[in-house]
Amino acid sequence: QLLDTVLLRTDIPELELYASGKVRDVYRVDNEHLLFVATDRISAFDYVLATGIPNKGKVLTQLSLFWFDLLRDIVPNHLVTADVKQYPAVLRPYEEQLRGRSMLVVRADMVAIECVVRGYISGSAWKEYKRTSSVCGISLPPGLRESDQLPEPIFTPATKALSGHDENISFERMAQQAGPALSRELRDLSMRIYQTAADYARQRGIIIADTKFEFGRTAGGLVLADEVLTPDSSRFW
Ligand code: Q0Q
Repeated sequence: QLLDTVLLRTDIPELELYASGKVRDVYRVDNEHLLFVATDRISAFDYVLATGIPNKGKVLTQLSLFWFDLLRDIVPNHLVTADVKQYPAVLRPYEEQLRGRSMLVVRADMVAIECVVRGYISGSAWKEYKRTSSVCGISLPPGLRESDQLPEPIFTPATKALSGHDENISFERMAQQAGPALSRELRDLSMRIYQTAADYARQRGIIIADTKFEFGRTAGGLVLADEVLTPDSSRFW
């Protein structure tokens, strides 16, 4: 019974595929709206595994929806609705495929910087720290061990590499690329979002070691977009 709930690929011929990742597909609904779908695909070390995990996409989507709501007083987001009954008529035939694992979102002009906040040092930051005793140009105390908690959370932006991993950059380099004012705003927002989420999780026995936010610009201003504080965008310990 569980097997037939695994959705490995979406197929909505009426809509143009706008973006596709290892786990998620984004379709163009109209000039101002996109459909954001989380499949049950799973990737490990950037390799998409042959099998999927039943309903994994639903869990990812519900996590993003939870955090969008908890964070609504800190930052607006790109969500229009996740209720398939509210979706445009063209999507009516796909209700079952989309229920619980999709979001209708406003199209935004995405900022081409991954806004990463780290409360603990691991992954690419650990590698960089071992080499340079710093991360993204931020000096860190000596003697840290992998996965240690940092004295305080740090903002470690990255640029999207077309292939392979993102490249960690300094805040100064981000400011050159995205502009100083926007960069400061994104850093401040990212730090506040992380602190709120990390505190909430910590009270419930869960560490959010680090996380990656993506922001977009709309006529109404900056919005938090993409997925938010899921195990695909964050390290939960
Ligand atoms: C947008 N992505 C991410 C992605 C591959 C997601 C485009 N509201 C938006 C969003 C969002 N979210 C995007 N573009 C315009 N407006 C997000 C990186 C890439 C699969 C899923 N790509």
